[in-house]
Amino acid sequence: MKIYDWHTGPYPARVRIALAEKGLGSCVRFESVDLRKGEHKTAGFRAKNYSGTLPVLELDDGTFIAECTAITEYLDALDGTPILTGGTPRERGVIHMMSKRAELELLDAVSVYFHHATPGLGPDVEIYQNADWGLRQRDKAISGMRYFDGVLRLQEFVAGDSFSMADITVIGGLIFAELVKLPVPADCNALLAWYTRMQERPSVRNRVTMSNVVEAST
Ligand code: GTS
Repeated sequence: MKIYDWHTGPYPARVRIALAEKGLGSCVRFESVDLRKGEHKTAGFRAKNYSGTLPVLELDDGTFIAECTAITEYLDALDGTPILTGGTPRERGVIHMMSKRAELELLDAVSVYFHHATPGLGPDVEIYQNADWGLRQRDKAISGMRYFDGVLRLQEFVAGDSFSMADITVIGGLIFAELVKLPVPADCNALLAWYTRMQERPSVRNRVTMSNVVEAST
């Protein structure tokens, strides 16, 4: 398997964390796509992923799977023992709902803020910006942080009592928020305590160096 990624990117981080949680790190090669040079917007890359985003998983049979949720589903199902996307219909439903909510209310909102209300990836890549829209999405992301703080006051993990893809999506949101210097409000104690715990997980702690190890050995 090959993954097109950007080693410090918040969305690629989601797949790197999933790979490590599944013990699949040594099964993939990483190919770096330079976002700041706009390599993800070329016709060649769009033939792999029409949306022109990272990460993209390429299977050995040439199939391309884009979208972190879809990639995580694939990786989690490979060994027949899903640990990230739920085992029962109820678990699967709740995990998908919370992961999508983490995209809508936090991660994607931070991303829109970055691309519209900051220099983003630079003038050559950010050909349309709407600062007002970006600032609204920044406020939405802060509200999302407060929402997940409320969730984590009541339960240990984002989708219930065990670690799942939904936690990974919120982690992606907070990684992106850190990159764009959008701090979690100081009174979000439960979210901050959960994030400290999450950063202690080896899959989260070692996510950036993971590719270096793999690249060096392939
Ligand atoms: N919905 C997609 C997913 O879940 O995979 C979003 C992917 C996405 O936005 N990826 C970022 C990207 O390609 C990568 S990173 O910013 O996290 O490094 N951004 C570039 C762009 O121009 O949108």
